[in-house]
Amino acid sequence: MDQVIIQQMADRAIEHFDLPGIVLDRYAYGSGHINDTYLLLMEQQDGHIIKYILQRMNHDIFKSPEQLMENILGVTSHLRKKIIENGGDPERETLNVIKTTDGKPYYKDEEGLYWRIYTFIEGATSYDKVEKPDDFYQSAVTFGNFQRLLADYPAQTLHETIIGFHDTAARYEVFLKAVEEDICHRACDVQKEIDFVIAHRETAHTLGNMLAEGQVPLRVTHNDTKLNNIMIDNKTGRGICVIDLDTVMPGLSINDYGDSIRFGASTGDEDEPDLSKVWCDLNLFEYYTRGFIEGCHGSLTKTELSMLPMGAKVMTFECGMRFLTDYLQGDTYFKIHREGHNLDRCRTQFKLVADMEDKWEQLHEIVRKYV
Ligand code: ADP
Ligand code: GN1
Ligand code: MG
Repeated sequence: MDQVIIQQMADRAIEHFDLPGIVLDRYAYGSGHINDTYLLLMEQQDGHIIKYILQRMNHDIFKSPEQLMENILGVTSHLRKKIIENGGDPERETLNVIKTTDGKPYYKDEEGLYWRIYTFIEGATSYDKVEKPDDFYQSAVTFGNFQRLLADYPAQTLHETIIGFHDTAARYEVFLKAVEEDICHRACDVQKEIDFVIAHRETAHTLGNMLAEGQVPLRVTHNDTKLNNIMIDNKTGRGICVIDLDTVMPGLSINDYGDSIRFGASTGDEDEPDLSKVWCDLNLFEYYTRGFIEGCHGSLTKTELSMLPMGAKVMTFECGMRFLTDYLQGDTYFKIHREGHNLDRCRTQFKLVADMEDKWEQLHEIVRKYV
């Protein structure tokens, strides 16, 4: 659908939410690859302005926005209770969903688009890149804490918002099919990347096999632990809130750790075209490892701890494979902003996987320091 039309739909959707004041402005916000996010400014009678986050949920990817919002309401009310018990501020330390005028957590418009609104977390920033190592450490503590606070959440009540989201072996099969079908005739240009995936097919099975054999536990996890899914307080520099809860589902703590390393411990951006700038930074790896282990506060098993480097490798491999699959399928999943964007993203991930393999023993040594 045309962006201008979507924006008109956004303006109409706002009217269906129970919000005080009148709309002053609304503009595209953030750098997520999945939802359409807007900052919404509402002017109050006395002239002061209240901010909100308005999102169009990606209904192609999240097949059941109703179930997704049920998960989010469940998880955020659980967090809210614990934050209050711990003397924290529930307005800033968890997402807060604004209901529609008829009491629903989302609005479905006449075109079938799904909209939701969150209160805006003031005085905090979500970083697209590690500017200070301490921010990365803070994000680790915050993701670790998040997992700990949800350890007693009834996992069986959570809907699987994307089936097999981190089933790397299943994603490998989807990749093979995309290569075989090659609908955009792009496979011949990316043979090197295809060979890289095939050479790593064992990696795709490692964690799934361990789960099936009961070697690692299923926990309530976030599953999309990029640095920009954490809000860091501008004054104190502390991680305060985990956002982007669409993929909270039963999963592996090793994957939550690994996805953060994939994004934040790289010396380059996720889409950096110049691969000479992309490495796995051991210093950043150490900052995150220390923070995550502290944040989980003794809840990780010995096996989980020993598999943390594997989590980093598997999540980076999986993400690279997903970018490559999307490139082969015609860029229909991740938002792209230039030609070859998904291919650039895929290449940074594979460069990181190779670098992690070169530094394998050092990664394990760092983890052992904090166990
Ligand atoms: P996506 O799934 O597309 O990544 P997110 O839910 O992560 O969408 O939102 C995109 C960006 O919007 C975030 O990275 C963050 O900068 C900002 N954001 C989201 N929710 C809030 C909030 N409640 N308060 C302040 N900023 C937010
Ligand atoms: C997507 O929504 P966002 O931008 O936080 C994706 C993640 C990928 C990430 C790669 C639901 O995350 O799985 O790791 O892009 N989210 C979904 O940057 O697919
Ligand atoms: Mg996000």
